[in-house]
Amino acid sequence: MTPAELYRYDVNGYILLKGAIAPDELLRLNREIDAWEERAAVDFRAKAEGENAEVRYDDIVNQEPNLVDLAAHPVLLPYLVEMVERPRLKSTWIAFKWRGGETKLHSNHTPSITHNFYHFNGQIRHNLLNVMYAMHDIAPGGGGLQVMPGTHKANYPRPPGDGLEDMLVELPMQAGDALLFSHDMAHCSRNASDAVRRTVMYTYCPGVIANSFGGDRLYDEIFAAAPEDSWLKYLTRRANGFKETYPQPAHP
Ligand SMILES: O=C(O)CCC(=O)C(=O)O
Repeated sequence: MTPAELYRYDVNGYILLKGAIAPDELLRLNREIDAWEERAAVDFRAKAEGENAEVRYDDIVNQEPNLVDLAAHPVLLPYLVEMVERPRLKSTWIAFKWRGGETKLHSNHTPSITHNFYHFNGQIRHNLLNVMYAMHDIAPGGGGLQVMPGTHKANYPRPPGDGLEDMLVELPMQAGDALLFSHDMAHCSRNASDAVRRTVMYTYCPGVIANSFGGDRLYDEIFAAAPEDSWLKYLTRRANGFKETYPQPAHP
């Protein structure tokens, strides 16, 4: 990361990487994802009146082999290495949001529980770093992430209820862009357009943190199939407290 990127990220809590996925790769991945969107459309139509107009499939890397390599995307690695201590893949999902589909405002951030805290002590350290890939363009109003820059470092808890909406900044994206953000920064989204928002998410935690979903063996198959000394193998290793279970490859 350049000093300017570090500064930008530390102050805002996010950074947008334009064109992270090359156009030919994006085309290939979207062909595979078309089948997921067809399935999602069926699930969407089956929803009851008033349900959230989003269909999301968790643990997508164990279901869609074509989305495994993005977990260790070379464009992402320098950011992960800089900002997450001994990083591990935590969770993945694919999401489709139709008009009205939303994610309510939330964050992990608490100014009072130190182990649950984005912090800076000469180096950025996350408990949870999210990477959202836009697989199609997300125009303004199209459900782009809305963020409250700087809230990952707020000293007061966010007050409940309304009254802070003016702090939200919407982040439109182009297909292939990657949005890296601290899960401590308050964020939400709402699709107010007729285009289906198509995104894939990968989250990363420090090696010391266990998976919150799926248990220790969650990525065993991907780990076994990954080449020796690869970042994919490292990122999908099992957690074991402060003990490393696979050596970290040389820096990207
Ligand atoms: O899909 C979205 O718009 C929001 C994702 C989100 O809230 C999260 O990654 O925690």
